[in-house]
Amino acid sequence: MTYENLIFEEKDGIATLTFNRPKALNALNNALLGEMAQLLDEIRENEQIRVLVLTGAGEKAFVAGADITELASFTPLQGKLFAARGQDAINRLQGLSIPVIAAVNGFALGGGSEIALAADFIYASENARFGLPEITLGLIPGFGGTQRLPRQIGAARAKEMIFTGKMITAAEAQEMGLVNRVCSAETLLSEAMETAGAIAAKGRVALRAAKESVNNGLNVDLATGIRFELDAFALCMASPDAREGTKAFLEKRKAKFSGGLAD
Ligand code: CO8
Repeated sequence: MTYENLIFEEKDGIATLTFNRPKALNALNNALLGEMAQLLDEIRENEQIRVLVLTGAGEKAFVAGADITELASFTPLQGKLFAARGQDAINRLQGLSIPVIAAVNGFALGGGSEIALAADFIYASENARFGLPEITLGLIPGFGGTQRLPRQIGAARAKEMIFTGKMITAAEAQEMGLVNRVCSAETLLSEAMETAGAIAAKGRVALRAAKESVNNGLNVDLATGIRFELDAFALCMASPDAREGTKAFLEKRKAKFSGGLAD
């Protein structure tokens, strides 16, 4: 499948999805969101892919939000369908069992921040800017921002960002725990790829179990989360990767994980 608004590349188990409408700062229109949902389905079904990296085409933006030209033409019902389409694509992103890194290279506004928030963690270039400016358009975030941002940085900080619509710098985002690492614009992608490579070398079953365990635990009480972790741990113990990982340690060599579900 070829995509008009996205670039998809895959090498050595690491997939890169690049939002590709640089003339509109990679703004999200209906066509792009449809392609995104389709591509994420392909990624989910592709067993070769171990890690996904997200980034934006051009030097200015990751994604500058929903396409305001398109948004301005919508009837209320069309607006609702558009918001549902965006939420669906972003839910699919968050639902991927593989780790996802957002490499935010410039503006990540509105829907752009909301996409980055659905990744497992964010690396940002020094010139990156995050914000939910919907309030300045007479709107509120509609792609999950009112829900994921407070979970990530706390309600008070999220409300300040949502009520003012102001952008924050990469350094401020790091200070708030929104961004894991700030990189120079030149090294952002290579640093994200290096981390992706380190993750891709780990066992697939354990990565999936770790991601599910953290994500499920965030939505339940501690005791329930810990019980989930127990089951996920037991699942890992039953995997060929756990046998290989422990054997390799004892034999003082690097583990070679197959990612297989059975011997
Ligand atoms: N939509 C459409 N076009 C855009 C967008 C956008 N979000 N952002 C930038 N562009 C276009 C500009 O119109 C401009 O096009 P042209 O060259 O044809 O005039 C081009 O990209 C370059 O942009 P600027 O000239 O404005 O570049 P600056 O460096 O001066 O400014 C900014 C960069 C600060 C990023 C500025 O472009 C800006 O403020 N953009 C809008 C950001 C914004 O408000 N985003 C939030 C959108 S709303 C949203 O995301 C809601 C999600 C939930 C929706 C729920 C559905 C109902």
